[in-house]
Amino acid sequence: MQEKKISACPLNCWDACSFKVTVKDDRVLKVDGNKDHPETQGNICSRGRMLEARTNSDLRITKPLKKVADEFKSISWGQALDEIAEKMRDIKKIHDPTAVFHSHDYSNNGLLKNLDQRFFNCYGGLTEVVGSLCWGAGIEAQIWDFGNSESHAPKDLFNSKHTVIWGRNTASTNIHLFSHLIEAKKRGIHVTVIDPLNHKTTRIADMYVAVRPGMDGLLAIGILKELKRMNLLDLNFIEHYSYGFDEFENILDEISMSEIVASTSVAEKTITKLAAIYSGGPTSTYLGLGLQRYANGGHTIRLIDALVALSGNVGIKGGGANYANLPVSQSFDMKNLTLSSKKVQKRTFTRMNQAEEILSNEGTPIKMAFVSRGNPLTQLPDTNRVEEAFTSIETLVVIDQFMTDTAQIADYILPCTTVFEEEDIYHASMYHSYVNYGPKLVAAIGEAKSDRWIWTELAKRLGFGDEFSYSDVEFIKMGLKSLEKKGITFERIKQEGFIKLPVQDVPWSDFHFKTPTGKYELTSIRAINEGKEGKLTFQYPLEFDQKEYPYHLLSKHPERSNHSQNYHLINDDQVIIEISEKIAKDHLLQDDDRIVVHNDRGEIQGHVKIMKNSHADTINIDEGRSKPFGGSVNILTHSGQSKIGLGGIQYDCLVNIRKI
Ligand SMILES: Nc1nc2c(c(=O)[nH]1)N[C@H]1C(S)=C(S)[C@@H](COP(=O)(O)OP(=O)(O)OC[C@H]3O[C@@H](n4cnc5c(=O)[nH]c(N)nc54)[C@H](O)[C@@H]3O)O[C@H]1N2
Ligand SMILES: Nc1nc2c(c(=O)[nH]1)N[C@H]1C(S)=C(S)[C@@H](COP(=O)(O)OP(=O)(O)OC[C@H]3O[C@@H](n4cnc5c(=O)[nH]c(N)nc54)[C@H](O)[C@@H]3O)O[C@H]1N2
Ligand code: SF4
Ligand SMILES: [Mo]
Repeated sequence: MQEKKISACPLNCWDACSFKVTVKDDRVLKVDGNKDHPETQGNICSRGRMLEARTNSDLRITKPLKKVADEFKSISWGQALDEIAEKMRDIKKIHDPTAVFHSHDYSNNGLLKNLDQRFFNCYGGLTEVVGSLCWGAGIEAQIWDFGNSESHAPKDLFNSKHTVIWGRNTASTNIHLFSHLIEAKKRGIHVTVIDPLNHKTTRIADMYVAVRPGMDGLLAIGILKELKRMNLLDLNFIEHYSYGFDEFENILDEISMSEIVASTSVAEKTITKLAAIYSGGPTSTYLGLGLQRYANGGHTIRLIDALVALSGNVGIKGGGANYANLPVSQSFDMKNLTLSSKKVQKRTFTRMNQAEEILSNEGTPIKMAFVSRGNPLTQLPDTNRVEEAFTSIETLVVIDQFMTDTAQIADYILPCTTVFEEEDIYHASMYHSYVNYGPKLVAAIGEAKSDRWIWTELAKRLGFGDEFSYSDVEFIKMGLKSLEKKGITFERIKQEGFIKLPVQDVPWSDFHFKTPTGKYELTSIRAINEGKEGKLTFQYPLEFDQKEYPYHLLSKHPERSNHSQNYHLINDDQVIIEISEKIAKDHLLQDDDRIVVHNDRGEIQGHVKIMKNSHADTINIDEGRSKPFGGSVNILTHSGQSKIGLGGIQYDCLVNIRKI
């Protein structure tokens, strides 16, 4: 019999959609949106629908694999787990737990996925990754400014007069915000998009500003200068609720408007219009994550935050510097779930620079690595070094559903289940504040097991099985402990399908900030207390104005794939290199011509597609492509880190091109 069951999208995405999934004879037939969900309202994207294919695909890995004489052989779970556990025991005896490295990202947002931390904490420690390829610079910036990174509830957009979409490609990455923008326009709300790339989101804008990559902070200074010139700064906010304005004001005076126009590629009259938009609020600002993947990314977010705050758009309905929504994940009882108190020894490598740290000979050598919920060979910057580093490790264990570039070089591959084959609850700390339920709908394909099962079986063999003697539901309840007193229980989430978490709809409405001074901090005391520069300044990106490499290379997220997850399912092997009209003209290029994009780190080949009206010196190659489909753009990107926060700087990347 065919049935429609509630489920949830597990993907790392702004929208955290609720699903209705059609199931028949223990098989998922179709994934649709759940019309009853207040935020996602039945509307889902192709990545969500493709989770059916990710579950049923013939390309799934269905048995544990071991590499023997350069070939993968299937082995039993018992053998795989016994051998891996034995290696872990030996490594701990000969070295210490930090000789084991866990490289992971966040490809699945299930609560139980955090049990990997519980496992390594019970093992006694490890070398773990810190920082973020995704949003690290901006998160730290907002913590310095506001004390946390908090967003307005999605529908608060309709209380705005103006909205500014600053570097967020909503049409493909945040589809519910995109739908709201279309509705907002109908209601007379003015939409501005600031982005070097003219993509689907910019096409619906009333005003489009093609800023030079990495220069948004300077643009924010320009707008603030205009507001100051016209006496339109919010003096009440400055006097009562901010700290450090006097110091910051000097910076507004030091940088000239002509310098700003020249460096940002934004005309002065556009800057004046933007000043009118910010003073004629409520104006909401939706920041993307791309614009902070630069060495100066934290500074960029801080300067835009300052613009939002000093123009009177913080703490009011229809306003906000909407970046992430951390109170969502902060609602869960992670300490309880991960047993962080058990960790004895640990060392940290940064996510972006893990390759160099593996290859360095300092301290305990890395003898074994686990990769789960991540595909470093495609997603980490500077691919060639990443491949060298992971290949150098004696034993590499990859837990995945498919044969990724990283799995290809593994010694063991442990096949894991997909969202519809396991029970969990899902949330994203990016946009709305609902947690969604995802039941186990079908039996796992082949011998695939959940990540939870794999950690449990290894824990038993390593002598701490007791800490894993809980069912999925018992573990979920552990993570919900902190929410129980607020009436949010597993039973309710399961029965209702989704529940709103206790997260404010309009953050900072009491103008009490979670900073050391309790004020909005233009000079960050938290930073100063950590021995860092707390003063708000403008900084240039790392790679800027180099004759040999005149073009900015961006690598935005692909529309039809969450990062590397779908290229093999849609069989997309055409690398598309989007170039501006000016670059096309200068190099006499036309659509479909083949070119090479190169810098000192590597090169990548593909087909030209000319972008109209984008920033003149900008190129884009979507990220996420694995080797069989043309190779990762990360061959070209830099493994450095942002000056504020531990953020990746993949967009801080200069290149040149040549025709083939
Ligand atoms: N389809 C799809 N959706 C996704 C994902 C996916 O892989 N595919 N991934 C999810 C994840 S993990 C994340 S982090 C989010 C990210 O969501 P977004 O932030 O919307 O997207 P990104 O691709 O990270 O960032 C690219 C955007 O930043 C702009 N940009 C780059 N540099 C600059 C700059 O200097 N200034 C300005 N103003 N703009 C700049 C790019 O032109 C592009 O519009 O998307 C989520 N949603
Ligand atoms: N150049 C460039 N690089 C980027 C970015 C960019 O914009 N440009 N974006 C960065 C960003 S924002 C992010 S978030 C990262 C994302 O980087 P990753 O999270 O590494 O990328 P994904 O391809 O989403 O997922 C990695 C793997 O997780 C597997 N997986 C899925 N579900 C599960 C599960 O339940 N358990 C286990 N064990 N595995 C699972 C998938 O099959 C996939 O192979 O990439 C970053 N890299
Ligand atoms: S990928 Fe994002 S938009 Fe698409 S279904 Fe999942 S949560 Fe919704
Ligand atoms: Mo991300």
